[in-house]
Amino acid sequence: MDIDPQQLREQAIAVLDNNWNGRFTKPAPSLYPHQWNWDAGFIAIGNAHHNLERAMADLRHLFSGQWANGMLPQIVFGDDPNARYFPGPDFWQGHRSAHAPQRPATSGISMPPVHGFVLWRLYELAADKNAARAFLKEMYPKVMALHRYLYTYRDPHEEGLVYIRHPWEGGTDNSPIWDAALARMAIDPDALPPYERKDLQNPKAAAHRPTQQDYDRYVYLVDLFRKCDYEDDAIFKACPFLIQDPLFNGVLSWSNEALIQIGSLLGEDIAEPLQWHELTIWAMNDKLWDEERGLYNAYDLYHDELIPVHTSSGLMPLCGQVPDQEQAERMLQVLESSMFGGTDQSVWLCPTYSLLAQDVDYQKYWRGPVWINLNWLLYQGLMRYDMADMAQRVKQHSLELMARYGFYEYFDPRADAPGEQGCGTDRFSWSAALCIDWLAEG
Ligand code: 2M8
Repeated sequence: MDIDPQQLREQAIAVLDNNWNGRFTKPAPSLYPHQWNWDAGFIAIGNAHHNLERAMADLRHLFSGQWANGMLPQIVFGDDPNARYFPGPDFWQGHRSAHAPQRPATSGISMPPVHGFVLWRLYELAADKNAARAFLKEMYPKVMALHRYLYTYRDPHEEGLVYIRHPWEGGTDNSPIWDAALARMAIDPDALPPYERKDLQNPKAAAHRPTQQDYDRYVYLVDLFRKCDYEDDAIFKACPFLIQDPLFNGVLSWSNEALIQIGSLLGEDIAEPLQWHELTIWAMNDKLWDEERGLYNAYDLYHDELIPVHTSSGLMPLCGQVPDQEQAERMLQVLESSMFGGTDQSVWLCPTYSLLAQDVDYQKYWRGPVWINLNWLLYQGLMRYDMADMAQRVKQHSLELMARYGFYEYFDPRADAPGEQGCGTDRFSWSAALCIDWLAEG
């Protein structure tokens, strides 16, 4: 299909403009009416091409919700009275924490730390390097505080691997990676605080959203965190969901690297990020790398066992240049295999879950569909290893999906799928933003 880059770019910019509410960019017009953590990072990369001020404003707004202990929340709530989202600030009860800011209201968990590499990208793209440098100077201590929080409170064995304590922290909400840990959580649904989902009101997304059993567990965990007043040590002792995720730690590695670059540029002492960087890369290769399967596993710290499922999260450490060249070549083979369909004409790259898995679901959220942000991370990773052919394939598929079907939240990976290929909400900000970034490369 011939893509009209100029037209696609204009459409993408219109999506971002439409989702900008004057203070931050929403991930989508109605399904996600507040500001989300890693969304803000991807959105800033898109805006940086034509509106650096907006990119900076979004990140400033996000970090206005940073907690005093460095934790950067998954959601920073806006104050639109018509916003319909569960769980809102009343459910999170962030005020129970001694660390949460008075305002804005926030959730009490975090998300993959993309901000380091996002900042570096903003600097690279900026025409006015002085303004961009000043912004780096403003943001560097905040991102350092976030990473310090992660290494202090989320790496209990000081091994260089950070754990997440809720599927929402991973960003891949209902990924098969979490299934076993969630299934083993014995919860009494009658003892849960009452709640009403709002996500099911979106008719197109409802069929693909996480199940009620999933939501019961999401809510159980939030309730547990509230009861612990969001104290990290107490949560670590009580929480049955503690997972070291390769996507989260791969992104962390890339951002560590960016902090080294930013710190060097600003003349800071970079000993701390250097140490994080080396340790995390070493630990990922030592503990999470799976030579036989050719990708990185997640590790369940609570049950003390590897989680060997074939999701594309296991390929994401490429973006942080975690594997060496030989490992990366193994990963490429996996991507090319029928698992992810890399050379198959009937597959849109890259499915989030192995197409050979018994329970792959082509339209169910993070259990099979193509997501543009993961494609973008994969593309960046492949480029770092000079795997330009496959990288271009991932890029081309992503652009074509968006040109054909619109800026959807996720896409059915089967090129010959019956019905609609664009899934979830339309006019999804990070799809539009990363499209702009790709188009700028030509
Ligand atoms: C999705 O997650 C939120 C909870 O954080 C939800 O389902 O309500 C995920 O796709 C997540 O990665 C994303 O950041 C968020 C907003 O786009 O939506």
